[in-house]
Amino acid sequence: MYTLYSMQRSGNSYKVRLALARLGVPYNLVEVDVLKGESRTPEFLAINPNGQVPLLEVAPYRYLAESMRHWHNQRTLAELIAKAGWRDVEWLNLTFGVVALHRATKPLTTPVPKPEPS
Ligand SMILES: N[C@@H](CCC(=O)N[C@@H](CS)C(=O)NCC(=O)O)C(=O)O
Repeated sequence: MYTLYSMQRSGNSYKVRLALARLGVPYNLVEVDVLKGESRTPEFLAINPNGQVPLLEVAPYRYLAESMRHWHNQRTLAELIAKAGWRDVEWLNLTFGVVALHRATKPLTTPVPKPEPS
């Protein structure tokens, strides 16, 4: 299960909580109070040298540390998804486009076996 390091009052953390909620993705929540310096402890800096929240642990010792700075805009991301072989790419803007969820379908590449005649 994912673990989200987040601060309740952080807008960047809110975007990630909103996206996870809309996707129905369960996660553990770790509250990090950046105003008390909790994102600048040696333990936190070891997992996110930026010393910021949100931080999403997606697998043991694998973290996503940016909620938006390095991401493409919606249209460019949709084009990249389509280039990767997905069809019917569309997106839903949340919070006036600050958060967006993309959805697409991918055809099966291996034929579905026909059922054995009985
Ligand atoms: N580029 C980051 C920015 C994250 C960010 O600015 N987080 C703030 C809280 S909203 C923070 O952790 N500030 C504490 C600090 O910089 O020490 C993102 O988009 O997620």
